[in-house]
Amino acid sequence: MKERLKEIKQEALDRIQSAADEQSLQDVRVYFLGKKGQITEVLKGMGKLSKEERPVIGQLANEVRDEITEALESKKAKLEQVALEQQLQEESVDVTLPGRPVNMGGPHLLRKVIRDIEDLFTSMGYEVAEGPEVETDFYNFESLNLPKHHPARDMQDSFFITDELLMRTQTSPVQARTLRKHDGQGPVKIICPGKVYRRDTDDATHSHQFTQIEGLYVDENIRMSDLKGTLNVFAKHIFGEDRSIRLRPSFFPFTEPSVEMDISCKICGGEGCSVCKGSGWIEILGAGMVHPNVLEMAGFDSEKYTGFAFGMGPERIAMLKYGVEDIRHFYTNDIRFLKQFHGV
Ligand code: 2NL
Repeated sequence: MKERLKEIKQEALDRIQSAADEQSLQDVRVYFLGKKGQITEVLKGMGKLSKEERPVIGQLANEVRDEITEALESKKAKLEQVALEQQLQEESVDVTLPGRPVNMGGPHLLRKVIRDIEDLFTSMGYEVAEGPEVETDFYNFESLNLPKHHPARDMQDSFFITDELLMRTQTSPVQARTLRKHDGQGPVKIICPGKVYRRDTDDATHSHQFTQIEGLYVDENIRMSDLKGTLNVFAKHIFGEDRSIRLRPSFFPFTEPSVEMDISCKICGGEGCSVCKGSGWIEILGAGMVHPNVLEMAGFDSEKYTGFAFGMGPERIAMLKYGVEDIRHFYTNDIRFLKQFHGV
């Protein structure tokens, strides 16, 4: 029986050694240590042994059982360790892989142009003023020297909401409101960017909704030369130091005298080309000396105060500067268009 127990032990240790997974270990345990296992089989024959032999064999059987149990335990721990390492290997994350790209947005071209213009004028001491897009007839027209039935109202076909309320057709009402708040005390030095609305049929150069930036500087002794100097700085800052400006006489109801400002054409250098329509000059904005009626209606003494004002369309500025051929590109939000101007 001693021999048999030694054989059992050796066979069990060999099979434990070569077991490849937990299931085979379990099979080994049942085969050797189970109720009908090899050790039990041996112990069944104990009855035939002598009194002296019995405890010796019993002790040996216990030792063999303990050794097998211990071998099973340590092999099980080893298998678990291997399984864990394999799992860690399979599920490992490569933290050095590049991340998924994030779609970065950027300011809209129109926004950028407006901001550039704002930055220039605030650097010259102007403040940015804003006001309502739904305006009264008084601020949009009358306070700007455009009484009811004035023929110049026809230039700005409007979206009326009631007889007295409309979508503003220009940002000038913001300037009229700001003037009024100053109670006849200068200086007033502001620029007014914002959306304006006109009843128009949309095409490559017209939109029923677009943006404007107007500027206003009212104080004692403000002269036409101040206007010209300011516009010259503006034109060179936005379009390049190599550009020159010219002023042509024009008409606006709210300014007298009124001018239109052109910049020299960069494409042809003044020779005449398709962009400047052969003239060598490109129209950029309208301006003038604030009409005394506008100053008086806003509570300013037009004998003491004078001022200049100007107005421009950022869409037009952006189209000329960046070669955009259709105003509708600003509003159709085609990402292929918008992306071209990221980082300009
Ligand atoms: C243009 C011309 C202009 C003004 C806007 C203005 C405002 C006040 C008083 C006097 Cl409160 N003038 N604004 C003056 C001249 C021209 O805009 O062609 N804009 C796109």
